Amino acid sequence: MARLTEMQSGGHLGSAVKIDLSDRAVASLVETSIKRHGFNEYAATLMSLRRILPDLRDAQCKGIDPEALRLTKTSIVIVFFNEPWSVLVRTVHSVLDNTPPHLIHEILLVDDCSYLCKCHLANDQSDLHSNTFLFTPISAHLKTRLEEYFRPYPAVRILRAPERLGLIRARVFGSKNTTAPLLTFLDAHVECTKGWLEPLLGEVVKSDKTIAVPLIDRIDDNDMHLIRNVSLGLLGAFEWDLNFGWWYRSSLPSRTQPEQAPAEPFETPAMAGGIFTIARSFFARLGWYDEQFQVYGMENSELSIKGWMCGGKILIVPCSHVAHIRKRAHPFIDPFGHLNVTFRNSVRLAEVWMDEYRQVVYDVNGIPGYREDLFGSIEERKRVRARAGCQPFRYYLQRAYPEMPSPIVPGAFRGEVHNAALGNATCLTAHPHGAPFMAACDNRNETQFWTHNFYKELNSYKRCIDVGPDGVQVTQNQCHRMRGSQAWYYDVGNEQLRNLMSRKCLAVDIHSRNNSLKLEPCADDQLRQKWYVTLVKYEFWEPLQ
Ligand SMILES: [Mn+2]
Repeated sequence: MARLTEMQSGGHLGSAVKIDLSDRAVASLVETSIKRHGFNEYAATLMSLRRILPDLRDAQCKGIDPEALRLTKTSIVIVFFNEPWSVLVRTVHSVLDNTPPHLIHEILLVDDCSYLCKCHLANDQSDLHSNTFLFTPISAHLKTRLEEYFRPYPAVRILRAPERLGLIRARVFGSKNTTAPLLTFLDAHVECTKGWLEPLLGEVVKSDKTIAVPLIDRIDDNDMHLIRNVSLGLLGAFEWDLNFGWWYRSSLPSRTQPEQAPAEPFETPAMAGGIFTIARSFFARLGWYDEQFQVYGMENSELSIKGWMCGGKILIVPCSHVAHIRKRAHPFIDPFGHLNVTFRNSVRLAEVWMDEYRQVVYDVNGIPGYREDLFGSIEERKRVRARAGCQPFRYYLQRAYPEMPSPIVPGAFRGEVHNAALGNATCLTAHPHGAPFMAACDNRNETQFWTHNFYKELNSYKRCIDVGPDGVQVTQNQCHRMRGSQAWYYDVGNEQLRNLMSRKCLAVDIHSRNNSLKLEPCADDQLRQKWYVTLVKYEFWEPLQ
């Protein structure tokens, strides 16, 4: 076993925790902790709960007098769910150690029903790693021990959710249970650095419709070292699946202003979602989050879009640095099926906020439109939008995000897909878990509804036609948006559907008993390779730049 004294300096000033993996007992503990938590919790535990990170601010930031900003207090809301002790407690200490106390109304820790043992999960979550964790305590430390630990810190309050709410609703629950005029949200596995809060509050005090986001530095999920300066060159955005991602500012010509000071806040079309300051009144006017969103995902896109549409803006504030452990997996959350959750959430978001542009989102998801039985009622959310007095979605694109790529793809189509060899009474049909096939049309707009869309997919309800392992058979898989073998080209002239990777054409296998499909070399004169579709055009789309 390694000597503990050697370990204790690990992590100081953002250095790495050194672990002797040649010790097999240690290596196995590391492996277990990564499996269980999605990052190296063993390494995190070896660091000081009050480790100090370097001051990451640009020199210009240090010249700003926080007293002159006339800052108001904020509540700091931190939602956690089965979070390991060391990262949660370190998050809170990093706030206490790097924030003037008079700016903190309270630090509210919201426990989203962390559970005491894995036994709850064992039956219905069969894809969890194994049964080895059965009946092992997971989060006992988050109950009495957490309360006792923070008792000497009156600024810290713990709030328990009455039932599992999911991150999104738990944040709203926390917000409504605290009273400060400003709300600041943190993930439960971050480390705030010197001067992190004042510039965020400063921007929101300047305009109560600004959502202020820090620069997010990265803590390596394996050895806990600080990776600096990863985000100054980035801004947040999405494409038509509304899934948040980072883009280089330098790749967006209108965003590059070489004369801009490194301390100057800059606009971003979207925010990552975990760490930001917002005025309580503005958040309330925007209807908080859509509380029918499940678990997490898309709430950040929703808030970004409506924040801009309803008179606000989103600023990345480079003088504020918060370091964050980006977990490589979310073992407690992924069993909910992240893809399906974001599917539902993105459709709700599109229906409420995106006006005519919502059709692009439906096509990207392979659905004909919004359906209350699948996606839940949105009446209340539409009332929220009407009350808030917001601009149309077009304004969001013009003002906040003119770089949104054109959704137009040549040969895009929507609806039934017929084959020339079989006629218009026979439809391309999705199999619930196997390969697509041809069957009598049923007019139900379900398994026979297809879109060929922005991602070049052949998509039916988020399952995409893909090339089978032998390169001849076709299969249907979860759409991955990465194009590759799921990318197709519809040649309007000769009505062929060509797979872009294999360069082969989709054909009905007329020798098969059940009219299955296959890929074959393209040949212009083969009826079985000709597909009749209904082309779509986005008449509303105009180039913005
Ligand atoms: Mn996080």
